[in-house]
Amino acid sequence: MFNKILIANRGEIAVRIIRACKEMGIRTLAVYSEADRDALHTRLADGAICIGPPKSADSYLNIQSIISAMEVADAEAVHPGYGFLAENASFAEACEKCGIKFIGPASSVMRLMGNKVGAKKKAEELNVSVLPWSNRALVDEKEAIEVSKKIGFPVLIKAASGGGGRGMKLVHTQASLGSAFNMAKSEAIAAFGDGEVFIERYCELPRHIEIQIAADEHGNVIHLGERECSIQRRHQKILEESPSPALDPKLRQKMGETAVKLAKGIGYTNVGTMEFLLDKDKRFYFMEMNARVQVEHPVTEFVTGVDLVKEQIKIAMGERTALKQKNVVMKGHSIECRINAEDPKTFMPSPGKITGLTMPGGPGVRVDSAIYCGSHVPPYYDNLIAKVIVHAEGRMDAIARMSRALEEFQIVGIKTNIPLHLKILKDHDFIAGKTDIDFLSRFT
Ligand code: MV4
Repeated sequence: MFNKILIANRGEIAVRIIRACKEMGIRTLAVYSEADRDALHTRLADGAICIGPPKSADSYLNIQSIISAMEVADAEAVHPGYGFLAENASFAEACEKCGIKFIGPASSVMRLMGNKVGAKKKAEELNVSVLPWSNRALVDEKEAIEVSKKIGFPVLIKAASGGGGRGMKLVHTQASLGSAFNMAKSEAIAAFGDGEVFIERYCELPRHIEIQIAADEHGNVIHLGERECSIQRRHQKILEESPSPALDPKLRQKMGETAVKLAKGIGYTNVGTMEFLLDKDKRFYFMEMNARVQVEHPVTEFVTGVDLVKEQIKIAMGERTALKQKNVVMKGHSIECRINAEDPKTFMPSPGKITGLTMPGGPGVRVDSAIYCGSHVPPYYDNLIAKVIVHAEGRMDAIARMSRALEEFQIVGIKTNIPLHLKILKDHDFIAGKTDIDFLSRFT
């Protein structure tokens, strides 16, 4: 049993984790930057330690300050949330070395899946389908040409250390392959300090479907169905739902079993997500793994009734999971809208003071947020300020419920993307469930 958990994050996810800990009788320690003295996570935790100046690199990403805070306040476990240090294998490893329980997978597993070449190789070894690719990191332009001829254009050049769409280059013809290869390589060095790149066949207009899994430290691995995450802009998801309008029970089972097989094969523990692309012919391909709790986890919580954050903590405490695959039943339909502090037309960030606030409520509505009337949205961090999640019997009911909830939501002082969400919810293709990863670029 943990006595005290340090939450190495801020915003809505820090608040979400604090709430789970409180209900479990675990004390909470917040860390905060100088910009977050009055933040909700700082106020709600049982204790709080300032870890540095506003910039993330000086505070929420400062491994040494966070480990010192753990030692000063005698916390035995750390929950990284998402973003910041959540998928930093060196942080997980530093925790392991200091005898601190990192609430997530082992650092070695995180490191394996963090390299996309290693992850794809492992998936192939386990007979999990992936898109045709170079089978290893590319050595030079010549090899890029040979591989592309074999798998056929268009191809994508991806960075091994990338992920979440960072450092990808789409190439349509052999003529542009050489320069794209060199650009991808130098961009990967600049962004990740690692120039390893590989080539993959480009999949046109796919859906982004991800499978939630949970794995305890005793070999029990289950899946909790899928999330449809196709509605995104520049790799930032905007609206997610579960179940996906594109899956039937048979395909769900097949994708779920694939995700479980992969998790077991790599020795994954804690909760995690396997990302797949689903093509027009309903073939699915493994893309990458997210070794953390995700922003969109509440839609899975709504349809399965499982508290994923409590599950993470219980797994990290070494408990055997009480979840059994046959007991995981998806009920109803859930949608999440990410509310960002931004101009709904230009997508420019809109930080500032919230001078008026009315939160939505009523049946089947959940709001995960760290804003309050009078709070400040600092300019230094991600501009996600709230998540509105609804649950209803069917998809149409969920759409109606979300529109109703967003119309109730009043935020004064800053701009938000609520108008964009209301527009999406009225869109005929969206209502028909016809979404793919280019939905939003056609839309706006
Ligand atoms: C792709 C792809 C098409 N073909 N790979 C972007 C995030 C990363 N997980 C993988 N990504 C993609 N990989 C092949 N071979 C299209 C994307 C992609 C994408 C994927 C999921 C959600 C949104 C996306 C937006 C643009 C591109």
